[in-house]
Amino acid sequence: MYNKEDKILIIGAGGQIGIELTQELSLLYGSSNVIAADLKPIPALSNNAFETLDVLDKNALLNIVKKHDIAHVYLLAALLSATGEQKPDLAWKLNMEGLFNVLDLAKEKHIKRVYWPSSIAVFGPTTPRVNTPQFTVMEPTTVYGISKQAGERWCEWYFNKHGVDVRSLRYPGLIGWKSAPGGGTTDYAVHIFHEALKHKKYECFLSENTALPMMHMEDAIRATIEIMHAPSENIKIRGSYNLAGISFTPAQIAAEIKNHIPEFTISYKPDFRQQIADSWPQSILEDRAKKDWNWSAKYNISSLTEDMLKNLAQ
Ligand code: NAD
Ligand code: AKB
Repeated sequence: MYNKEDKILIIGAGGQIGIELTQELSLLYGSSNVIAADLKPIPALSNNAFETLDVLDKNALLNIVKKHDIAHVYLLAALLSATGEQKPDLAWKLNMEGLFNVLDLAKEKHIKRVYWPSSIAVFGPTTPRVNTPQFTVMEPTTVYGISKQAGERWCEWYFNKHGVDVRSLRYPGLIGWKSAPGGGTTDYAVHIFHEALKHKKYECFLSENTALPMMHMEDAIRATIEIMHAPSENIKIRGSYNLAGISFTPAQIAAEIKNHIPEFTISYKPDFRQQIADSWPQSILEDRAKKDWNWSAKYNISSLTEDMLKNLAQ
């Protein structure tokens, strides 16, 4: 359920998710209706109109929204978990003020709908780590996780107090072949495929038995578009929905890769990201996304591995 005439603005369009989401939305709405915005131009999105934008500049954002008559904003600009620990002040400022700037535009009726992603980083060491439910203890220990948890609460507040139609997913680590990851703890699960094809070996920055939820980018993009197109009354959670993805360890994904590249070897040299990974769930329940807007993922660990290797090899 969507109006093909609606104009869309993607902020942070040059990032890992932004490139693929812009391409996919352009297929549905037409590339002239999907505007890409980021700090600098994005060669991969040369078919779309581009606006240079720092999301912290609220006036510049408002001008772009008015100029293009934007209906829906997808806000992807953020610092992720690993970079966020290295630049905590910037992470907090960007992740929170960027969100307020967009939510305020919706509150002031300049835009109709907002998408803002949350993350499994909202959970912490006191959260049940296996089959983590939608509603549970949440005491995140990273600046990134704290900003996502606070962001979820603010989204819900803007919906309750001002009727802002904001929708959100708690993505697991995302794995795709079209774009590079940007400073997260789950980035190893993308790097490993590139290194397997290039060098037939990989040194992992997480230990071999660190299980984390991950998801194929194609599933994540589909979930994003499905929640944005779902009837408003189906969206019962205005904080953010759990998505389960596929839970695996570095050793398990390495074993899958070995099925295709028998010479592949993996070694382990955990760094500061290990502590972040250890504070996150190992597996997640997504019953509410299934029930409320009919979500169902397509990929499992074998089909994800096959798809990544096949496409990266080309
Ligand atoms: P990314 O780091 O790859 O991309 C972020 C983009 O935002 C970059 O292109 C960057 O140039 C841009 N940006 C940074 N500061 C900006 C500013 N001030 N103004 C405008 N643009 C700015 O991130 P991503 O992996 O694509 O993630 C997008 C969103 O999804 C983030 O909110 C992230 O927390 C969330 N998320 C991602 C994952 C994942 O695995 N990729 C998982 C969970 C949640
Ligand atoms: C990260 O590792 O920071 C992201 C995420 C799971 O939010 N990929």
